Amino acid sequence: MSNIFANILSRIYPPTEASHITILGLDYSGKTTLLYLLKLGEIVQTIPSMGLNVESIEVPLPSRGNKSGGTFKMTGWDIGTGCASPRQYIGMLRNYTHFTRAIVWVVDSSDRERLTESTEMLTEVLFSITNLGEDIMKIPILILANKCDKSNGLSIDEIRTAFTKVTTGRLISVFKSQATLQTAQNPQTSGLPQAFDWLNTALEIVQASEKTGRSITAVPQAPAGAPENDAQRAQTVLAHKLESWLNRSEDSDLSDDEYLERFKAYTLPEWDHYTHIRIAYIILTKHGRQEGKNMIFNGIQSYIANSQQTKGRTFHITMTYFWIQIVHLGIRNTPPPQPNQSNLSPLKEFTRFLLINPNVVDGNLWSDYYTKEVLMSPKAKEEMVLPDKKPLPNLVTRDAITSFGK
Ligand SMILES: Nc1nc2c(ncn2[C@@H]2O[C@H](COP(=O)(O)OP(=O)(O)OP(=O)(O)O)[C@@H](O)[C@H]2O)c(=O)[nH]1
Ligand SMILES: [Mg+2]
Repeated sequence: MSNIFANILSRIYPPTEASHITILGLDYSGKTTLLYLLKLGEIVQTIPSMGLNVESIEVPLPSRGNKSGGTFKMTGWDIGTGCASPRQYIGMLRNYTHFTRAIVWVVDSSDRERLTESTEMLTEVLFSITNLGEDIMKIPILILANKCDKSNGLSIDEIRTAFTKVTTGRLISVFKSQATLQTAQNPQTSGLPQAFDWLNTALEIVQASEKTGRSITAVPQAPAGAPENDAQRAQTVLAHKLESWLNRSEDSDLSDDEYLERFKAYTLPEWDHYTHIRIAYIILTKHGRQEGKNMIFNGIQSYIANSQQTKGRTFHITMTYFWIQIVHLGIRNTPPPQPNQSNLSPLKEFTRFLLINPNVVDGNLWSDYYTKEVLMSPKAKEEMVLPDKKPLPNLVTRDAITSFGK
């Protein structure tokens, strides 16, 4: 865990009585749907998450009845798998899970075929975090057998058995969960209050063991296929890049206005991927997508034509359009700042944007949507060409939340 991450995480969500809980699992398992069912009591329309969804949540605990304080307070971090390849994803988790008190591992119980993939992924995730020498064994794991409304799904016992090897010696439990319109109307039937009741008790056990200094767990095991050197490197590339961007953004003494002035004067400190993202971020937050899009197109074209820094570069319409779309969605996906409850200095807005949307640091993100032949073709340089692999995203889950007026 880098110092920059520790510093930023504690400034974005200053330590409070709310527990930092990381919600993980394979893509499509239902992580984001569950997060917003807990937050809003509604089923929101999701898309595969590109960045992170972070929400402050209070779950009523059945065992505490209606007593005051009878809720589990948490900051839920739903880390979308769409922000990176599985290996890069695991590499990034090391940083994001640093303050986590527990992991909620979501399994699509209607997808029997991917159960092994899910256990393997959890093994890798736990091993990767353990590598840091942190006391991961003290982190309870709540496994949610989600989508239990679907017929012929996996039973709790099947899921528990499949995860036994991964979870031996840890505080772990498996609960059924269901995030559907029906359970939104009657939250008790979602399985979530019961599951978080267990998690609350598990965290109390951890706390008690910390006080007495007594160990509650066994030794972690390496995953069956321990990562090769190349794969290990791939895991950390994006994580390191993100760290260096966060450093750069925190160290930058140029305000947004100064940065924009230097863009217009062709005197930016550097001309690289970071520069493009920061420029797009500043213009889109100030002017919105409609007006901002043209300002970015004209500005970049003019910079390339007039600056010494951009020798040999040519303007690429489709690539520029692609990044405008990704940054625009990232801005909409970034929740408003939390009231700062600590004495730490507030985080720069661009730093917060990067932390919530780590996918933007990946300069090859376009290859999820376009083949090289299409994106690097002369036609794509001169006019906007649609992706040939999958459509560009045009929605973020946060839009649905705004539409609930919350
Ligand atoms: N029937 C049923 N569908 C569910 C349930 N939970 C989630 N879904 C659906 O499963 C799909 C995927 O849900 P998401 O919440 O986007 O999944 P995710 O794990 O966040 O996926 P990534 O962001 O790609 O990692 C959506 O169509 C949800 O409506 C459930 O309990 N029952
Ligand atoms: Mg998601």
